[in-house]
Amino acid sequence: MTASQAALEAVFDAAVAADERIEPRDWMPDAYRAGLVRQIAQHAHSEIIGMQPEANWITRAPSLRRKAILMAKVQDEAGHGLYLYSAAETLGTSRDELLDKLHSGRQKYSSIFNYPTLTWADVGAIGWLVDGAAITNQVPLCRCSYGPYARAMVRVCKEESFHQRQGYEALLALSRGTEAQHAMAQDAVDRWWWPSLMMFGPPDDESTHSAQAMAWKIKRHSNDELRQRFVDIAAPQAESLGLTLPDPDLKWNEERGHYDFGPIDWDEFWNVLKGNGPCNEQRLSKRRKAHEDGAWVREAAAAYAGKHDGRHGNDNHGRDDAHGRHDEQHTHTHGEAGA
Ligand code: BYC
Repeated sequence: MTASQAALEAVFDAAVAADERIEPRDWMPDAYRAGLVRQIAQHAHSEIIGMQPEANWITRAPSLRRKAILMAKVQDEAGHGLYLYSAAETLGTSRDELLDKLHSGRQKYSSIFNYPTLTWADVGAIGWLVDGAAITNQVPLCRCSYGPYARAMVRVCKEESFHQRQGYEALLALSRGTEAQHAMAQDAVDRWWWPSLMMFGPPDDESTHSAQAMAWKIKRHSNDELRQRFVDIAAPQAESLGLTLPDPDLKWNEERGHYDFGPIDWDEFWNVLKGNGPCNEQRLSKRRKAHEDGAWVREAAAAYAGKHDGRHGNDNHGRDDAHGRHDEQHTHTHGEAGA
């Protein structure tokens, strides 16, 4: 390492230690940049793929009100994906490159979205448990050391809270409904509970990235800490819903001040990550098809932007100035959008 690199690294380390934000133009270690791109890309892909299981129920929502809410929620997930791809772009990685890695299976998305949505109650269970787990994981990311990711998370978390409440409310309606509706809600919770706990990632002693990510203040808590926090929140909520969680070992532990819970089937988790979950193939092939079907939209948008740029150049003799201003505005918009 050269002396000037060591000086840059010292400035970076001091900023992280002082809880200051690292911004796109700041010097950062290559591994910090690569680690962020990995996590943010995986997060963005999860948001986009996560639209599929819920969108499955838009046409069959039980009322106009439920349909409108679900459509808004699925659209929100698309928006989250876009903030996150923009955040990754500030690290010098294009959206095309990331999508290519998703479509070719070189980058991951959350294990949770490889499970099917079999009944309407699954929409409620996803809102309550999956969005609930997502909020638990993502609220601390609002304090992530990388500015654009942290700012994107503020808005994402506000919207996720609404999603979580809608899921809880939908499940409550079913739980208090007919016997068949109650049974449908219980069945959905039975299927989504364990995969929701797996969302937090492998146990701490098997987590490859946690130690470094926590040292750099990308992650603020370990996978197991967040998982425990989620169980502590969800267990009393299940009681209020009049539903049970499918874990005979779930029990309040007075001494620890936490709920104890049973063992997680990590073989299932790793198997889903390897591509062998119930819906891995379906999710990826649908995503690839959506991307191919959208090619004409991207081409039209690029042609329109090209035409717009050309007009700018022809109309304006000070082309360089105009471009300089354009770039500045562009950067500014990124900041405003929280990414
Ligand atoms: N699924 O070292 P570790 C949402 C991978 S919510 C798939 O602990 P890290 C949404 C991990 O990538 C879901 N893969 O990793 C909610 C690594 O493999 P690579 C998205 C997983 O990064 C509602 C290996 O296992 N949220 O979007 O320190 C509606 C070792 O793990 C999973 C986020 O992404 C998993 N569950 O910790 C719609 C939040 N867990 O990369 C949408 C941001 C681990 O070395 N992400 N792996 O090949 C994070 O907080 C962290 O990345 C994680 C994992 C906690 C997920």
